[in-house]
Amino acid sequence: MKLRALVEKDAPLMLEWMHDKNVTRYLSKPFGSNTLSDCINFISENASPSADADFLNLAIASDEGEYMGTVSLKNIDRLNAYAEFAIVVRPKAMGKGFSWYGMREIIKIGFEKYGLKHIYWCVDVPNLRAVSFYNKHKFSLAKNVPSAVKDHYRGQDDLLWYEADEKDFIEKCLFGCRIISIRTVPTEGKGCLHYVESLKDVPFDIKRIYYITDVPKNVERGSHAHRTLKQLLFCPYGNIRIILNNGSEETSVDLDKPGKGLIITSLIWRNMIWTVPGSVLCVAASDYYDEKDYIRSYSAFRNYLKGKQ
Ligand code: T46
Repeated sequence: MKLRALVEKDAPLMLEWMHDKNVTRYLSKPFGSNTLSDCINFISENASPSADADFLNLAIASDEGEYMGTVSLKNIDRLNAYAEFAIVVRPKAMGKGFSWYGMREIIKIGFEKYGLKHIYWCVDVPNLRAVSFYNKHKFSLAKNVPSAVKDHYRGQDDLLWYEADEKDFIEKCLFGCRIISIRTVPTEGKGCLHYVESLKDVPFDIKRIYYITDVPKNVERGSHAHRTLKQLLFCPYGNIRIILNNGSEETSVDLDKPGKGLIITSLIWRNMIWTVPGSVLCVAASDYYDEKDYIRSYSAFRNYLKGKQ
């Protein structure tokens, strides 16, 4: 699964759900009269939004690139750090994890790239399928929806409002792992100094530091999980993509600035991709090196998780 820009060849598949009453029944806008050229226009207007655009519409796609639905951040308010979320998937994609994947990834973009703190959305109370989806993923009902957001739904009663709060959601998306800000001390005209302290910034005692250098571009390392080890990963120079997998779902975090750290808990399968050559991966670990703590086969990892249940 992936998120990607909308492309023209998505138009017929977009039209397919627009003309399916089972999909559109609870949507706030009527789509039934839309035509193929409406879809093509929507795609061309949304394919590459400007840096200050107040919307982001992306395709949820299969690994092969087939369009499965659209996921959106709407009315992005950078000043007040909030936006609205919307999603629609084709019937073919329902019940296969595409909705959860698309939702997770776009909300993560909202928090990480747009600096949002809250993302809101609403569903019609009778839309039981959506309500049970959000309940299953343990979203809380929104307590204080800004009136500017509610105004977009004026005249619609019977709405349940949900909210994704940055801290809770990032943890939920990252399978209990966590992004931390590494303390940064700027020195006028002389760069920055970054530091972390054991048991203060990092939730474990640091027993080992190691770092990985000289990795060519696009090389992938990792492919293992740890039984008990916890680690802080950070990239003081370059950009390294960390792919996390909890045995059934996958997500990624870009370590793209020196002040960003990722705490990986135990029992998470990880891969690291060097997207910029020369990038340096630094790791602070909760224990000494012990090869017996590694699980280096994905099927053994899944079996280990099953045994733990
Ligand atoms: C991890 C990711 C982020 C040692 O001798 N001492 C050490 O402290 C470490 C970490 C590794 N090694 C040996 C074990 C292997 O023979 O160095 C060799 C390369 O290790 P590995 O293939 O596990 O490297 P990566 O980059 O795949 O994974 C490393 C860490 O091993 C792992 O704990 O989470 O970085």
